[in-house]
Order: sequence, then C-alpha cells, then structure tokens
Amino acid sequence: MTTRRDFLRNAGATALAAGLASRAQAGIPEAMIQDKPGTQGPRHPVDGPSYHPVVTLNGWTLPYRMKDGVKEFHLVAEPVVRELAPGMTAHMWGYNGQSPGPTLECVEGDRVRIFVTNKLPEHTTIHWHGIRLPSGMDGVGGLSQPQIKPGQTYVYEFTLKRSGTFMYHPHADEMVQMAMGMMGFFVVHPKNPDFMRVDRDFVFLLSAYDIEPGSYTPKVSTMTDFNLWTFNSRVFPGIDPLVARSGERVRIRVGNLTMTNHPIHLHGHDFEVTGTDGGWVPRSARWPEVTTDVAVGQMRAVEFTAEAGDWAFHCHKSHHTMNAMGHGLPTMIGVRQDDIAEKIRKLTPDFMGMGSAGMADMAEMDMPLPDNTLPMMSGQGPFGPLEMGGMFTVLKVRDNQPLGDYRDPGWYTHPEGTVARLYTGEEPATVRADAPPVAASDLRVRKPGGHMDH
Ligand SMILES: [Cu+2]
Repeated sequence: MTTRRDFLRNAGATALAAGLASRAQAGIPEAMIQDKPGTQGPRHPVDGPSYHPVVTLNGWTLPYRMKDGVKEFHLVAEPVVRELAPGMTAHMWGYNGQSPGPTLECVEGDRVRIFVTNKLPEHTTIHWHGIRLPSGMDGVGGLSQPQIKPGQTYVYEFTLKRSGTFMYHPHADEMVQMAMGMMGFFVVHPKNPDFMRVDRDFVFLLSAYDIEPGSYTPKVSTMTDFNLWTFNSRVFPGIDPLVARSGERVRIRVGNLTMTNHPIHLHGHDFEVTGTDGGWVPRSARWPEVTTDVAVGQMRAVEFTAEAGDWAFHCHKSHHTMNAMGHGLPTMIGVRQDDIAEKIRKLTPDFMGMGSAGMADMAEMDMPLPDNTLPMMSGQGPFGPLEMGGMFTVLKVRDNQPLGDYRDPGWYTHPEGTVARLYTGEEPATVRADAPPVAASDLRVRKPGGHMDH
C-alpha cells in the first residue's frame, strides 16, 4: 500500500483545511480530485456523528463539508486516466479523477446534498442504487429527472433513512457509461457505532472492461466477452493486498456492476454474508460459506475472524483471474510441436510452440506484447510465479500487524513445519485397485418409449 498513517493524518488535515476554506464560500463545495490508484487509509469523520470508516481497495473516500446541518458532496463526472496495473493505463470515464469514483460515507439519519457536475461529452445522471429516497431523487434520466447536459450541475438532496451498503452509477446511456467505468460506493454507517462493529471494513466494486491489446479505450458494446476483470478497476498484480491482524473481525463489501456473476472465494477462513444492498442480514439467517456468488447489480458484505497467513482472495471463475487473452486459443496439451515449430519458424521467425504441458510455462515466458498490454497471468510470489491476473488479491493477516495499520507487511513467514514440502524418498510401485464386479441388475436401462408414465 502506498499510504502511511502519518500521510493519512496529513491528508485528513488537508481535507479539514479545504473544508474550512470552502465553508467560507456559499454555493458549491470544491470538487476534490484524486489521480493516484493506491489504497487510501480510512478517512475518519472530522464533523458530524462518529463512525468507523471503511477502506476502499485501490480507492478513496470523498471529503464532505457541513453546511447548515447538511452534508455536502461534489461529484464531477469526467474523462479519467486509470492505471489498471503497472504497465497499463486506460482512458475511461469516472468521477473526481478516478474510475471507480470515490466512496461516499455518511451516517444513518444524515441529510445529504450532492452536487453532480457533468464534464463528459454527453449527458448523464446518477442513480443511488439501494437507497430509499423520494422518487424524483432516484436519478433515472427521462423518468425521474431530465438528463444532466454537458456543463450542467444538478443537485440531489435526501435523508438517509437506513444504514447499509449502496452503490451509485449513471442511469443515462447506461451501457456506454458503465462500460467506460462510471460507478462508485455509497456507505451509510449505523447511527450506533457499536452496531455491526468490525475492526476492518473493506469495500470495492467488481467491474469488467474490454480493451483490445495495444489500445486504451474500453469497447462499449461488449456484452459478455470482456478481457479485463477488475476489483475497483485494477487487475492483479496491481490490486493492493487486504491487510489485517490475527483475531480481528473483518468485513469485505463487494458490489457487482459487471455483466455477469462472480463467485467470490476466500481461502483459509469461513465467512458469513452479513449484508446485502437491501440491508443487514439477521444473525438467524446466516450460514457459513467460503464462496459467495455476487450476481449482477448485487452487493454482498462478508465477515470473518482473521487467521494468520497469506490467503488468496479471488473470483472463482478461472477466466476471471486472467488478463487480456485470446479465448480462441487451441488446447495444445499433449500435442508435440517441436518438429512443426521449426518449420513454421522458417516462415515466421518469432513463432513459439507453446502450451504442450498446460499453459503455466507462458507465465514465465518473456513474450513480446503490444504496448499498454498486460501479460495474461503474472505476479511473483515468495515461491515463484503466481500465474494470476484479473480478480485476484491476497488477504495478509499477521499476529503483529499494528492496529489500524494497512501497510503491506510483505510475505508471510510460515512457522516451521507448516509448508508443503518436496518428497525425496522412494516411490512405491503403482497398485491398481480391482473394480468390484457389476451386478447385471445395475445395467438395466429403460429406453424412452410411449407415454405410459404420463
Ligand atoms: Cu468473476
């Protein structure tokens, strides 16, 4: 992680100063811009009721100002440049300098006033997904309001009646604007800071992009065949780790604004789904899981007690832990290519026969790639290449991680005798199990015929 506590303290002071400066002015609060993709630490409230802030993975929380008892935010919809991982940037649309936009954090009972300025080349709106509000504040262009034209600023104002985890996104030219990266999180904390209290509370959105190798702008009409599967518009190895201390209660809130479902899987723990975008899940309705499917337009908050180690945390669709790849690749497992490769190389000197024993060797190959294109799988772990991309990161839990410290602690030091080891003894002879005899009655197959059973 790029942020440190002292940096955070300074950032908080800057926000406070900015808040004071803007308070002197009437009208719209200034729009704060963030152009760095690193995870910012929690932004503690400087004003209004107390709460335990969230940490947005590879993102940040938008500062607010208080004006006459109303929390005021300023979102700017605009073209942005987002680094998806070192070595690749994308030309997207987002809010306040980033895609996704900043997380908004409020408290149940807050009155909010959100100014939305449109700096896009086309009209937009913002829909506040999951929040109960007057229908005219719901942000559906044409249905609940006129679209916000380029250059205009609209004001949304409502009272947050319930705590929970919500999202925001355009409801105007939605296919294009969401394919370009326009979305963000809206967290409403409970009025009672001890209700559903956790020690660490992470949030991020699932989003997917289709960016041709060598290009920068997402294709906006792709329906299912995306090639970049992201946590908060980042792909592994560009996604920061989730860091915790052993024994801490950890919550991870995951919202899905892609075009397909994502079974989100955590190693080394079992968790419970404690919240959806409809609200908190009562204790009696929870059950233990290690994977939870987050369907399109859904949010799932999971909670668990952190156990020491380095634990993979990823989407369980194996294509979603890969970066841009050709889905038309033939399976070459078991195909001998050495003789034919020599012949092809005479015609195309760069040709490499590959994948005869799977595709793992491709992670180690130094293949020439087009500019602004990431390898299909990459990342280096303490034991070798990690062979991952896309929706993958590591939950790093340490016994001695300082409270409130989100810095990457490095790789886990395994206690002696707790790492899988190479066997170097004798190999016993292979023994084939005898198949038990099959009874004749087991082979009776009834062929379909007639409708006598109907
Ligand atoms: Cu997935």
